[in-house]
Amino acid sequence: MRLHLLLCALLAPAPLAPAASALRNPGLWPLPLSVHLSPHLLHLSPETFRISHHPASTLGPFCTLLQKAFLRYHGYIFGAHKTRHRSPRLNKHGQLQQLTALVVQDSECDAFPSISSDESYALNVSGSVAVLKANEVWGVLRGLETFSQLIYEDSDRKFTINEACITDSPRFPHRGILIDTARHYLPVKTILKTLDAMAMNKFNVLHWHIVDDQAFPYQSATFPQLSKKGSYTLTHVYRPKDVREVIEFARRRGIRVLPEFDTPGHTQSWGKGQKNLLTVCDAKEKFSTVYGPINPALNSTYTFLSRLFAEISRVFPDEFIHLGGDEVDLLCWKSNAEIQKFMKQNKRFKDVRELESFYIQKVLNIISTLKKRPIIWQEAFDDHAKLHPDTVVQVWINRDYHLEQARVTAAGYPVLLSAPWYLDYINSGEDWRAYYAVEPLNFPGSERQKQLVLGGEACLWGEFVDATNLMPRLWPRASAVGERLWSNKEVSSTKEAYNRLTVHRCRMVRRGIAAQPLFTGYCDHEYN
Ligand code: CP6
Repeated sequence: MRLHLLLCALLAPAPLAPAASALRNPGLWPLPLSVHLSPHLLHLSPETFRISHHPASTLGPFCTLLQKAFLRYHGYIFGAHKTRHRSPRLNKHGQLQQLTALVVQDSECDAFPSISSDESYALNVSGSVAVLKANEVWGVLRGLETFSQLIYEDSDRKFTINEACITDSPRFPHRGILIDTARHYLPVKTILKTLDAMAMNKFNVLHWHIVDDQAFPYQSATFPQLSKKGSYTLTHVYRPKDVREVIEFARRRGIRVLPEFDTPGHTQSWGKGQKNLLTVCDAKEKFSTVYGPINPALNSTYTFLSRLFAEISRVFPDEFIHLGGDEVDLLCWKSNAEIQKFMKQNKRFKDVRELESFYIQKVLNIISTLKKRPIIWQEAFDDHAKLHPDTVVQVWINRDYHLEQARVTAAGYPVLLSAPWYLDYINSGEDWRAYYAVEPLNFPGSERQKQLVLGGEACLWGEFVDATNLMPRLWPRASAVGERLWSNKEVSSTKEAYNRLTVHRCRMVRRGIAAQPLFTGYCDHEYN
């Protein structure tokens, strides 16, 4: 930290800048922790500018993750995918020739990001060589994004950057986007595009709500019938190689893939490929069979779940698995004679809510045997399940969500916030303002309780979303959540945010992300 401050102090003193080189808003998003911009300008040549490893870095050219990131950002900066006009000649003096990335700690290049990844970095732009310093590769990825955001084309079409000194690290370690591939199938290409846009906004978790009532697109090696019978069609599936591709693409961007297999509710599609899994609800008129949640009274249920989650924990490298647990139809359980019998035999069950807790605890036990950490939706906590102490509770019900945060953290559980960030709902043309105004620690509780807030997620449920409208619905609306979870609490002026976000949104558009406009205006590079 001290060294970073020293670097900042060494920034070339600002010359009396002519009006043309006055500080312009580079649209940094999310805003870094500390930003010093000098009015002194440097230019970059698309033909000769290089991003490379610092000689003192613990990681070198063998690190594919960084090599690919260097190329990707070179492309973003100079617009590689566009046919470019001839760039103006630059003289050597005042030219930024290189960015070198310095990884300080012994860091693994082939590892997966985790909740405890170090994403901090320091960036110094002055003279002819800029230095990006980070403890781990993850900080380099975040710093590359920031560096690329500093560069703009001036009125002579010269690529330009202000001398700058930036130090940065995130406020919360879990900054997620939920996508739902059960209500509508999302092509792998769309998921990858989403990961690209997430990296531009420094998100680091893709919460993949992969299956639900409507469809089971996850192709399981252990239970192939699940997707054979439960997917919309046999092409609307994620094969093992698709899943691997998503995970690796995400890893290259410092993004974790958090799979959700929501049970015991939201499982209608599971029943098509797995007999005797779902509860038969005993309706008054028995014209057709009505199925409810997974049957908690059968041993076969837990054998099945053990084998399925064993596979899932091998396929998804993340430390966490999301177990769902939301919106369980307890009345169906109540209506079923066998379940009633089971509850009577086990005297400990006073009501079906206790049966729900029993089920959740069984699944939590399975997960802990598999050495994974569970995340659950808030109902599993509300219904008094005895949760393992490292269980993370995700708060999604909008009503009194502050109080729910207080209750969950008072009980000692880590918490994720989603309630104010349901992006599938459109309230106005400017929903981002409300998302932005949320303060995740604004609930009654002690300092210790506040420390249990791991972050949050913007949820894009899929009922009304498929590949046609996913990108514009998500961006730049999710960007507001991204800044709330990355930047300091004090970064809260919507007026100031608007000015940066309009620039950031046009930058996403220039990079091929179909981000919708915030308000009237234009972009220098329109979407095409
Ligand atoms: N699907 C699943 C959903 C929702 C949840 N779980 C949901 C419920 C209410 C709203 C939005 C989404 N569509 N599986 C709840 C976590 Cl308002």
